[in-house]
Amino acid sequence: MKKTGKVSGDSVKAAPARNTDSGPASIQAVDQLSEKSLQTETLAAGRPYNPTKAGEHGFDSGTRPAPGAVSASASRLATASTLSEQNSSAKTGTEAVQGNNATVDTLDRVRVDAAGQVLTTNQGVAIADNQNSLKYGERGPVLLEDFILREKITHFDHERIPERIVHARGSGAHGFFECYEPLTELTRAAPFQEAGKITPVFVRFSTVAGERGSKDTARDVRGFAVKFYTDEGNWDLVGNNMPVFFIQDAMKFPDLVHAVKPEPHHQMPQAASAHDTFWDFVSLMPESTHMLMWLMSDRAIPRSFATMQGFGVHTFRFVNAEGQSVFVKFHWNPKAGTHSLVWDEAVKISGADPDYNRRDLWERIEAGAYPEYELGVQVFTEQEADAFSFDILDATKLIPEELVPVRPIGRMVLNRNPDNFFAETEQVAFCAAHVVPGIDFSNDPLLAGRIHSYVDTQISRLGGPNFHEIPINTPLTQVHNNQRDGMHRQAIHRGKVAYEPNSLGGGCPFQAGAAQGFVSVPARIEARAAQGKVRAKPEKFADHYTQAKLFFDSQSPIEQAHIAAAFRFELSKVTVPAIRERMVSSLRNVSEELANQVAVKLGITEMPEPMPKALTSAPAAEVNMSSSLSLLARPGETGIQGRKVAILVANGVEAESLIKLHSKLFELGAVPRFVAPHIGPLSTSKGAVIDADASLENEPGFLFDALVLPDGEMGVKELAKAGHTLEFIKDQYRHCKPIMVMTASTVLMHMAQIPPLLPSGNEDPGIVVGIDDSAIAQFVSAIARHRHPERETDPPAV
Ligand code: HDE
Repeated sequence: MKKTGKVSGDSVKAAPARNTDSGPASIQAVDQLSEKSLQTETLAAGRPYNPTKAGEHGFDSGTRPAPGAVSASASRLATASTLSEQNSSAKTGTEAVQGNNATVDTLDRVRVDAAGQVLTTNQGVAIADNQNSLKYGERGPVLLEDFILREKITHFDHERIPERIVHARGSGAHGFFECYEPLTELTRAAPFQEAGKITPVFVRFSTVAGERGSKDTARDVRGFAVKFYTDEGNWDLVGNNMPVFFIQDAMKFPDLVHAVKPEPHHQMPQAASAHDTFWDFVSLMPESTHMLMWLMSDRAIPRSFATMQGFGVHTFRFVNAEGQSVFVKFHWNPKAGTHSLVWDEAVKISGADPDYNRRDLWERIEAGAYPEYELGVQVFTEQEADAFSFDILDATKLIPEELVPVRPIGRMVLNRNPDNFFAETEQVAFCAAHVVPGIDFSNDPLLAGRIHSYVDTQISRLGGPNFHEIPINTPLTQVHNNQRDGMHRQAIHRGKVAYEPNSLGGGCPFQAGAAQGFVSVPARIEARAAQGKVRAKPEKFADHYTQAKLFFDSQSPIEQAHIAAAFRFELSKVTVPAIRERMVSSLRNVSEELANQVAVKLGITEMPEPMPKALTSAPAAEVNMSSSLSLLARPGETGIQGRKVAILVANGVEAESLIKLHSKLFELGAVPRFVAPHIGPLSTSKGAVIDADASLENEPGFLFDALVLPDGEMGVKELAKAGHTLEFIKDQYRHCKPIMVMTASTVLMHMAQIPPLLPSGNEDPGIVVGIDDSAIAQFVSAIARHRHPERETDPPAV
């Protein structure tokens, strides 16, 4: 080490280190403080120049960046903020653990349980009296001095945070992702490196348009956002339950959301697209047509979060350890099948149980019927993509599974409810920009806007730039960088270095380099004159109807009828006839039959001309029918697990058959429930007691997946007296759900005017009469089918 001058005497050598503003030409260590200065000098001197600077230039260095240079110090003294870090107290502890960020760890570090504890203020002072404010005499004025009252009320006054701009209404759950087989050839992403590898996840499902307290069963897209806490940082796959989107470019997102949200003059309607501004906007944006088909289908009213698909929507990239990349689309397929509500049912459920989907998710997890989804990928190369008739950068297009099959790569199981909704589900911050090495973006212009938007929105929603330190958002990996300060900072950084390059911190934290760090795929673009700076869309984006037609044509007749009915309902709520007609003119480009059905029911007597197309001759599609787009193709494999079955009871019903059926359904994972005119114990025909845990009034029929009508004449008579019973039965029938009729109850079916046969004249497989084992087996398979739409007529028979 270079030393200059001569210094003698210990006090002369030691004193300079006690100053923080200037230093001597040479440092000699005689005590700890001067030793700290000497070690700092040695560390800095070991870095006479920045050795990595030369490697920062040129294209190749950008694709394979080298790790940063690191130097070790003689001891930890050199990098300490202060020598006094060794003086510990019960609060300070001692110095930071070397190379560790203690703010990232399991959620155990912040879980709180008050068992056996006294009530305290936020400063930890025990509160003697939590009933009365401090007054000057019993009847006297309350004193300003009452810091306990003021703290309590002030905190309460600030308990709310802004809700999400979109997707405000949601529900979350913890779980895990398990990889089926190593995908190392395709990607180096941590969750996909080994068979059986487990990655923890947190998932949030949501509706899009409604406010935080709005109903679950609105006709809407559902968010399907998954945060993977991987070994290499957090990866958020922030998707939806539909594989396409309304718009192609982020520039239009605020317009779309302003159009669908409650109208600004009177703030109506809540959580609904059935109003003027939405249909005005989308009918002027023919690129929305494909998404409108999905939105008007039953996909927009899922039965359960456990029974809906999820999609990454955009094209992403998988990148392997050699830096080679392929394109990828992500699909989540529910093991319980993809099942939806019907519209009349959804409308009624919104009134009786606005938390319908939220409750279902919570109850399934509590009961151990864990929602499970298989993750599948469609993988394709850039050359294959170039040959497709559509553009893979266009989020209004899907890739038919017949063109690129979906390869299952793992499964996700949701097996833990949050302890606290606000701390976890409300404060979780998903971000389309959170990717890990092995996952990268395509040039989808909608995705580009999302990469910006999510962090930006959290800054105001969660109160500043440190939302990543909120426990639910911290990764399980270490976090070290030179970002500092800001609202609500939790980490206490040791040392004086908050910049890079540095010599005073031994170069740490140092850049990871290509082997460990995230490197963007170079995605070389061939320079052409047409690639100048421009605000424009590629030609294939102009095909607005081919895939809307593909979706519609791939639906079963009943699903098509539901789509027509949804257009009819939504457009009938529009107050401006010209908007309805504009939409019908656009539908003529999808299906003349659909456009006609909608027009007739809207009183449009003269069909409008088909809307002029942006692209008159679209390239021929590879696939014109894709059966996997129909719900019928996705019955699932978990049978009746999680299905709710109402068993109607009243004083005098025959108990034995009901109890036997109850236990059989329970054994198969369904959730049977005794529903009576009122809750509480009932006497049955043979004296056994059945305790009804729901009433016809508090749990109406449309909340159940199936219905059992009991035996026992006395009981049936009593049920017949209750006006709710017939509505209960009618709703079950109207919504095409299975009904098991034990002998004495046939009278209830007559009273409810339930047709004994299907409109076709055939037996109705959803109505099972009898109580023996074969009737039970038939009922169980009818429940597994979920619905019996062959009984449906428009308008309904009952
Ligand atoms: Fe989002 N979106 N979005 N989005 N999005 C948000 O982020 C945005 C889009 C999706 O459970 C916001 O944290 C823009 C497509 C889900 O917390 C916001 C654009 C898809 C969630 C935002 C889109 C989504 C959000 C609101 C067009 C399906 C809920 C609060 C460029 C692939 C995540 C928040 C959760 C939430 C912006 C389009 C899915 C404002 C700008 C396409 C599932 O940042």
